[in-house]
Amino acid sequence: QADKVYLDLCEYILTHGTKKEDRTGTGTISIFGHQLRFNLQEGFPLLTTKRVPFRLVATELLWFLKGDTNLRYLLENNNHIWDEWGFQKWVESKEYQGPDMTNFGLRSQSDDEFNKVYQEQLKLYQEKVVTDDDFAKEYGDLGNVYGKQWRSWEGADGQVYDQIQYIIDEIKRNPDSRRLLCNAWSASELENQQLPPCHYAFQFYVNDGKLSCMFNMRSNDVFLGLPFNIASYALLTHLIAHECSLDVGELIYTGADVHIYSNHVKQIQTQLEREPRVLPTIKLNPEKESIFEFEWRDLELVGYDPHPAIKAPVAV
Ligand code: DHF
Ligand code: TMP
Repeated sequence: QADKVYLDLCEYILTHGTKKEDRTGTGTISIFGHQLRFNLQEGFPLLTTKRVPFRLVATELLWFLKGDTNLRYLLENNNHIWDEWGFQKWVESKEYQGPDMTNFGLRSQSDDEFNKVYQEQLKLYQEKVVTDDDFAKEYGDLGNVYGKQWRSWEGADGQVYDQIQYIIDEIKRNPDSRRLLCNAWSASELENQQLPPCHYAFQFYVNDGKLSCMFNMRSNDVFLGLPFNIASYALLTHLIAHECSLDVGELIYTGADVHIYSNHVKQIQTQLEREPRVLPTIKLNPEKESIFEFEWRDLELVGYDPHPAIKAPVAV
């Protein structure tokens, strides 16, 4: 059961984790190295002990699969999970002339006056990304992040490689392959990424007509990031299995620095008190074959009946 596996990890971190400072200045409780396994035959692993906004998970994955790295697509789909990282690029640029936004992530949490000003600036930024092509090109782009690395990896030979297409072709041709792998970590491009990939590699495995997936995370925010990451890779596995006429097998998560931010502890304790419910299932439009043709309306989540959402600030 997905919720149990997840909540056991939360409890483990709270009891065995150690205090660790981090880049964002928030502070975490952290462990190093952990694996979780989800049987995708038992249902779609979208947590039920808090509402996880599936629409946001799905539109983010479709954005990756389009090879897109610009916030415009997400904003047009009313998805704001990446706004802060585009906004950061804007306010740190020479062209930005507005009020001082240094450390806006932390300051907006503790200073109401500042938060007002920040929300105004963020709104202006969002509007400009949607309406101004030149601005969007420059400041709406998060750099060579997931979409770019997945679909148009630039090789040392100057050629561009589509790692997702390679995986699909290889699964169809040679399902026993041990090279069904996509890598998003590029040593030469860390400078031009707003956030170096957190989920940096994943690999597929075919056995007994079933497609399994393992994904690796160098760094993982257990309360906000992980529920999305699990659902996202579960959805990717369903999509690729669909195109390759396979059933789904297991989803395996491997995390390195797996942490709970200090300002998420209360929220997690609330969630730990809740009883898991039956998992939903997912239905994919049978008329679509190629995973690159899928749109948000081709995905149907059936029977999702979660406990209420739990709010928490994201560390920038
Ligand atoms: N930074 C940090 N510190 N943690 C992250 O999880 C994270 N994730 C990123 C980018 N940078 C990050 C991309 N994914 C949310 C979920 C996933 C995500 C970014 C943000 C999030 O805030 N989820 C809220 C709902 C947000 C909404 O409704 O707009 C949640 O309660 O799940
Ligand atoms: P870092 O680059 O200093 O590791 O910070 C990245 C933070 O974002 C870290 O808390 C992990 C979190 N994160 C996730 O948990 N899942 C994600 O998908 C992304 C993009 C980030």
